[in-house]
Amino acid sequence: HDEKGANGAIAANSTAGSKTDYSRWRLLDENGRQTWQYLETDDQVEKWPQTVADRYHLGLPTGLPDLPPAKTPIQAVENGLTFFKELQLPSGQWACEYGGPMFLLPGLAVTWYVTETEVPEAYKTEIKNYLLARQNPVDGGWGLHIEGESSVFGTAMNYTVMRLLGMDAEDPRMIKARGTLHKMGGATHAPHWAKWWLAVLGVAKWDIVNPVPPELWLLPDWVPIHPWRWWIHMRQVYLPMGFVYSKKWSYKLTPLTESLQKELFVEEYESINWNGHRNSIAPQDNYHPKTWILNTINWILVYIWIPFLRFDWLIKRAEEWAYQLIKFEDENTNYACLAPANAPMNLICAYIEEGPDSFAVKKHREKLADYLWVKNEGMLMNGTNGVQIWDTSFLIQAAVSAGVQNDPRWKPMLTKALDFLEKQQMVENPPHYEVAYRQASKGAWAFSTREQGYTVSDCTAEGLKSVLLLQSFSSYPDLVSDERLRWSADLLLTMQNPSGGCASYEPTRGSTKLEWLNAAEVFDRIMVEYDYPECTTAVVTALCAFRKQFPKYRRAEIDAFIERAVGYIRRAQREDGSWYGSWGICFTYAGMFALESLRSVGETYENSERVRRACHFFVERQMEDGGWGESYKSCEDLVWRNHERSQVVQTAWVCIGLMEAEFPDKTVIAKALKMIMSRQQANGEWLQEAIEGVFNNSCMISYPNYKFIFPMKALGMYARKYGDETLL
Ligand code: LAN
Repeated sequence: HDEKGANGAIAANSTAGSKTDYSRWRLLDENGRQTWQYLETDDQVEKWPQTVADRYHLGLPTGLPDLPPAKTPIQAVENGLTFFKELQLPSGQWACEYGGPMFLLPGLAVTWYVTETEVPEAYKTEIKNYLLARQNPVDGGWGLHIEGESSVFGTAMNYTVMRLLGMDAEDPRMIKARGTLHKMGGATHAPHWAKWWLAVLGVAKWDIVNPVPPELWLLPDWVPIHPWRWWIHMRQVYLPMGFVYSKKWSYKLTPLTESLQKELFVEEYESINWNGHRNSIAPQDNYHPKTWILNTINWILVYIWIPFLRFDWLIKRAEEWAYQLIKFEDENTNYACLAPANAPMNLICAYIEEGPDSFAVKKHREKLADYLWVKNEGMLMNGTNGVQIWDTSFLIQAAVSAGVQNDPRWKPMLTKALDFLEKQQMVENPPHYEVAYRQASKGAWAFSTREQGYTVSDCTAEGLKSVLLLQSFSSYPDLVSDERLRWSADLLLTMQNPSGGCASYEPTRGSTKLEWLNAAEVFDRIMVEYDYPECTTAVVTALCAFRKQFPKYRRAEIDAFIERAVGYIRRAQREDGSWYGSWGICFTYAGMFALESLRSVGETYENSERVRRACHFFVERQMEDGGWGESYKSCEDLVWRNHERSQVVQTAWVCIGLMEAEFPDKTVIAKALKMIMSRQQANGEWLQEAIEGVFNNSCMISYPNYKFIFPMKALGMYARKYGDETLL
């Protein structure tokens, strides 16, 4: 089948150009910190053999044997675990690719260039290979994410990456990309972030960048638009962006950037009206058009504030405080930073402020490697410094759902996973805590690692649930003490919004009206935290599990929390029975969670009209082959969009939801699971299908481990509920 976005690289592209020697790549796992190493000497290669996991991720043959074909769900789980066990890393976690967004590598490549960072040849080669493999075969452009249509953001920026890493402008693939870029209006029609990056690179003039005044950080905290109230990702990007914007810092002109000044624009470079193009934006990029309010504010900033009222003392204070906050972020995360959007920006700030040889610049350069990933198509940038804690928690839950935790084949693997979660739990608040506007983290789990250190509501909840689950069996050691489990529950109790729902990193701090100031154009729902059925459910189910084990601890508060949270879930349901998903695609993902929440307070198909409506929403959409398939367009359009083909991950989500709901007709579920089993390979693995995850409605992101975890969970649940009967 011809799915773009699945693992299959575009053959014509990926065979061209040079390649590194794939037998030299190794994934290094240092207590969960994961980096790819390219071994230059034969001696190193000999001393450090490639593992099955290395080979799997690199797309090399793993040599894993064919297994006896599974006839029952538990046999399929066992085959799956036999394969997946081989991918566990020494620290106990399952690293994997976390690509999808196509706007991250450009930030990194520009940063390397303007900070004159030495980049290993192997990196350069494989980044180019990746971008060639992901170039749109029809028009030669790139999109916002790997499955998206070409946009100015994707095309202008990834074209720039190719050039910065040594690609020839006259290569036919570059000519094609340039043609597409020019057809869309050229880089003058790029969104705000791209304009900012091109100004830093010295390829665009700062006048084309809508204002990012760092003085907003000087406002008193009570002001409703103060950045501390914004969603953490927006404020942590706005911070370094504002610092550099204020300095109007650009890299010196080089022959290469001078050439880019000609290549990226349609107009003659000298004749471009920079200020006049501040608001130019191609339709492909304009997912969230700027409001007239924001346009008015920008007008005032450009024509009144900046020329007449932005006094030197104010600029100085704003820049100093912004840089202080940047330092806090660096020190809180040991220079890993929140995400690959702000990490390169913070490096540029440190470079400007502290100089090329400073400690901060050195640390940043090192830590950027944590974001890079190598696969068959080349090297890409992950959406975070990994998925370590999140996927490890889910794998534990899947194994326990199947009831295999005491099987000697899986117990060592699960004990190691438990040990990993123990080591990754945060036991303190961030070093710079309230002063840096951070949420507490004592007792929390992050999405990736403890070092990154950002509390996430559902990551904490899934971590807590997994530890409680395994430690409830006498065959597992009590690695996480009762006290630390209580810290975790304490923390979760602080994460609820007045609505009853839970957001992602913090309770919501600002009004949704702040979305009127969303300047990014390419994303929606980014300015503040929102309530999410996914995050809320994770916390509800974690607190239920906690309450079972600690029935007396803060009982009244926990009961009230759950009641209010489920109230939010009920209100968030749409007329047609569905829930919109914000972090997985899309209604299949959120529906699974919401049904779990309802189940936790005893609402099932039999006694709840609401649950029946949700089940029918799914049953009506079951495909001929028994599966479900939802396109990423659901996320963009906010209504269900069918995928051409059923997807194992989404099918598993729906099955889990239906089983939580006690849906009475088991044949519907059996048919779906048969489809999932039929897609399992002889060695126990499932193959990559369409992209699974999303953020900010418009950008998709891959969760490759989901194709193992959720099918195994669904199969396991089925066997425990209906018996391990033959399903063929
Ligand atoms: C993630 C990844 C995990 C995800 C879940 C835990 C699944 C979710 O339930 C809560 C939100 C969270 C933690 C999340 C938030 C936004 C992230 C960090 C990402 C989708 C991964 C990449 C994305 C980040 C914003 C990418 C950088 C881009 C910007 C627009 C700043």
